[in-house]
Amino acid sequence: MYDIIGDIHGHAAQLKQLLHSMGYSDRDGVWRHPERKVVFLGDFVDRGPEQVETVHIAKRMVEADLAYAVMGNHEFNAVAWATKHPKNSGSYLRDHSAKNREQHQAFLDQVSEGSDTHKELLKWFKTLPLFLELDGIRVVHACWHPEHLKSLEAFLDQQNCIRAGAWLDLALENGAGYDSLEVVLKGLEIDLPEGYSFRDKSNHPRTAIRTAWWNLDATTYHDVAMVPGDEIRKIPKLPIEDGSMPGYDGKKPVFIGHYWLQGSPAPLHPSIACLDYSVASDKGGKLCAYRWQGERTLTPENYCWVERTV
Ligand SMILES: [Mn+2]
Repeated sequence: MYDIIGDIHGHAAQLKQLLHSMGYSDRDGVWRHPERKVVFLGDFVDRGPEQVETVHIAKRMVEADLAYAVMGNHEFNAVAWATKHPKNSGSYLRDHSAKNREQHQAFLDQVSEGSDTHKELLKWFKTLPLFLELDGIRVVHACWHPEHLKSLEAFLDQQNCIRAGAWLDLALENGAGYDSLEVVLKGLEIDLPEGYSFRDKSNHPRTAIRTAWWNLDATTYHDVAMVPGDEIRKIPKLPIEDGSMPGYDGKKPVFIGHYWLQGSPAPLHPSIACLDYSVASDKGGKLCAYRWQGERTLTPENYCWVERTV
């Protein structure tokens, strides 16, 4: 059975505390449990103070066959940042703009850009699958979207890992798999009807909304929109076009991270759980896990977490 752990973002102290609280112990540098395995939901890095240690804990568990892990958008970005464009010399698969550098700086400082540690971590990130179909559960960083998962097949190997030659197609905005990769690792956005817009956290006007794709009863843009605070009043209660939301078949529970949730951990839907409870937030948050016992219907009782206060 699995203990599924949400986005850690470099908070190794909370990870060790959470593993310990679930009955895992550190034996020769590898955390293990007599009966259970961990499933990590990605975003090991970005922001937090112990990113290298966090990756090492997860990597050693995966290598010892004591854990599974999927790729988060920050692992994808870390690889794309360090990968030279094969045709345009001097450019990279992720643009080295000031904004991108600033977002990535904590990681680059901690690994020491270009070092052996940096290379070792990137090498492991490349081995992470984009999604997992395990016995009884599904796992993906942001959005289980069957159509986009299907179109990603062309770029993945048998283990759902990005093929060596496929990074270009996934990382560049005009790449053949870019849109699908974005949905699976960063979530589904949809365009608002003509004439509608809202302002994002940085006060920029936007015409596409992030969606709460797990809200399977939603019928309007207003129902699915994830926008800052009061901006929700600008989102129309007009019906969403048929086929723009993925739905979910509920055949197995699916676990996701990515969404920086707050409040009391609980399933988003009886078969959909997000385990990202904002451990890396400036305001503090939780590192959250779900102790799966084989159930089809997820329950708040099986969540556990450690708090990070600031
Ligand atoms: Mn993420």
